[in-house]
Amino acid sequence: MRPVLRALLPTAAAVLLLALGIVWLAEGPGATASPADAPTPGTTREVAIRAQAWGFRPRVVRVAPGETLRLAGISEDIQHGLAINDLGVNLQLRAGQVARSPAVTVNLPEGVYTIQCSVFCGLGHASMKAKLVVGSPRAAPGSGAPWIASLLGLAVVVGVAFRAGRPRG
Ligand SMILES: [Cu+2]
Repeated sequence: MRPVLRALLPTAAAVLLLALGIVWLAEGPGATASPADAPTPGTTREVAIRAQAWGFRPRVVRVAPGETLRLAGISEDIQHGLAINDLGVNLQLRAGQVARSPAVTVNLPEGVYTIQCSVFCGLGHASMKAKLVVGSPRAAPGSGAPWIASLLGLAVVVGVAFRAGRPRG
């Protein structure tokens, strides 16, 4: 094996692991609230959402169509808001205090809706969002693009580094 390639391998492996780790954090099991495929009629499920500058946990809240929810929001730092316009919910979140919404029934078509911060909280406010997934909508076309793009980017970087290390002839 060429020395340059040998030197690059650990770096490439580390970058790949890091990328996988980031994707896992973003899409992994801890990032999604428990899915509810069959809501029990007459019950209200409380969904806890934590806010911090500038994001929500979980980042994806899965609900079944027709399910009745109560949102319980809490901020871990400064004041934030928790708004789901499609459900008519808008909570003010204060640090360390749980704010609960009235019970809301999800009478929305299957799809992906936006959960957003509704109280200006600084630089990242506009991008402080999470997703409410109702039912099991089909993946939007192109949703695999970030994955493919990052793998291609990695391949290009490794390729360029490999070529740069070759003796010129
Ligand atoms: Cu905000």
